[in-house]
Amino acid sequence: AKTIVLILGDQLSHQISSLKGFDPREDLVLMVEVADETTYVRHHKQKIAFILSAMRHFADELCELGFRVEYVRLDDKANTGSFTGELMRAVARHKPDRVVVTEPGEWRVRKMMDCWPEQLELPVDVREDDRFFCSVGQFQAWANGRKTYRMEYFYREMRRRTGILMEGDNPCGGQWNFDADNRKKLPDTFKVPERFGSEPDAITQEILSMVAVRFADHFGDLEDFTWAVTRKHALATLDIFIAEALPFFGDYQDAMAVHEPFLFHALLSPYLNIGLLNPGEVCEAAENAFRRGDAPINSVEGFIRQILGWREYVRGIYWLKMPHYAETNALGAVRSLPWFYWSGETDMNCLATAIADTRRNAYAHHIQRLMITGNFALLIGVRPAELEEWYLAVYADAFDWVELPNTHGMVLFADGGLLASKPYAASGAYIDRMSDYCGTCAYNPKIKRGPGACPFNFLYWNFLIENRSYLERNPRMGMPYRTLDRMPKDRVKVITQDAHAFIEGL
Ligand code: FAD
Ligand code: DLZ
Ligand code: SF4
Repeated sequence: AKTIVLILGDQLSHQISSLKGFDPREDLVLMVEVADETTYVRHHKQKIAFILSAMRHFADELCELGFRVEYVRLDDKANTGSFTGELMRAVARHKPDRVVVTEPGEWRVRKMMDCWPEQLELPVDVREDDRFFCSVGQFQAWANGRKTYRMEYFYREMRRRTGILMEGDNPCGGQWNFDADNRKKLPDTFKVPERFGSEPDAITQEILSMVAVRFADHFGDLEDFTWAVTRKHALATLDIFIAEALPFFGDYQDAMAVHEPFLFHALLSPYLNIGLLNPGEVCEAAENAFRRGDAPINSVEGFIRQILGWREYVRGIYWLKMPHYAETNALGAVRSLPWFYWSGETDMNCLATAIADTRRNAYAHHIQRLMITGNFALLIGVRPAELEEWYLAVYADAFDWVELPNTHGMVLFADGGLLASKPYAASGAYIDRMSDYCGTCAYNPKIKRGPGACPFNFLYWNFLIENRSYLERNPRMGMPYRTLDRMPKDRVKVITQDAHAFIEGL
């Protein structure tokens, strides 16, 4: 049967399930750059350029391999601007017998796809996305009948199931988790490896020029664009990460530093998420480094846990709980996102740095996302949907299935503790311990209230006070509430006043 295979911008894998059984004599690959996808949130300019350039490179690769590819560009005069519109046009042109597509990463697009058989008056074969260790069905089976869905238990199950980093039935190194070793601050003189960027080629240059004009009003700079846009370059990035950064990944996993936006992180999430790399080969490369003796267990286990554990787990939660998941708001947070998340204009150095890094690189590492921009939004009670839109827009790796559970669950506790057993709320002392941000800040993390006090300090206690009725029942929150209850009444009053004045001033 004559088939149109639609490949979406985050499905750029030669092994993608939609291409299985492709018949080069009759079938056709369709790829489309569409306005709806470039604007459903106001994506960072680098994110748009990265995806469109990777799409064009991927289409060229398929052509070289002998696939017939039809590619619709954003500036094509006849472009209707949506997946559905472009598919309808292609169906009218080619009169296929059916459409094949791999399931999308977003609920929004899934709903769109569900309407296609009727709109196209054709059979639409929506195939499972098998680029994950754990299928949606397997996750549902794991979750079935459990009262809580802790990541740690899911992860151990995945280690057993895949045999990754296992010695028979036991975890390598004798422990499942080496987090206790992974909380070091970066020493002043420690040398961080140079980042391994890819120079934009002619295709990328053309897209960068187009994006600079067409998306001029979107957040983000294009100057430092060095993302790989082909599998070949993504693999080279993986090799350099394994050799140069992985050995220290564990020790400094939670560290932050003003002049080091990347530290020892992999910068591989954009490639994993659009399909240039697959999670299996990335975990294998890390495990091999451990088995060769080139990287210690705390680094390799910590790294593999992020991919085999967290990444699979949040995807599982997303498809288990959507669409209802996005609507919960356990703490009743309703404040607006402060404007400085877009402008970067704040005298809180930790936030200014994380936002400036984000603007320049379409990247911030996990601890910046969780403990700086995330923590602050949690403490002031930002409405979940507003913060989610920000995270979905500003990072090159941002896709709903992974961004939403991280923001909604891990950062904001909006799911009431489905993902995290307690909110990741922290005061200035935590940030000072893990970073060098405070040394050059207008505020002082040691001052708790009054002039010069670090806002994270009074906001932290105010957060506990505002959410008492909800959080007090949480056994893991007992300690901070006992500390709060021992505080003199007048001190509590000043904290509350400071916090309210600060929030109103935002
Ligand atoms: P490393 O620190 O080197 O980790 C290695 C890999 O592990 C990453 O490439 C990523 O694939 C995976 N990983 C690590 N942490 C997580 C996690 N919590 N959830 C899922 N996968 C993880 N990650 C995204 O890929 N897309 C997002 O849209 C996204 N949004 C986030 C929003 C918030 C509020 C937070 C707190 C985290 C978010 N993350 C997201 C997770 C994490 O911050 C990024 O995956 C990571 O920073 C990517 O950089 P890296 O490749 O250098 O990661
Ligand atoms: C994110 C994105 C952007 C910016 N542009 C396109 C595009 O023009 N064409 C396309 O096929 N995909 C794009 N994407 C990725 C899609 O948004 C993604 O495939 C869906 O959200 C499903 O996860
Ligand atoms: Fe951030 Fe407070 Fe440190 Fe300033 S003093 S960098 S606001 S934690």
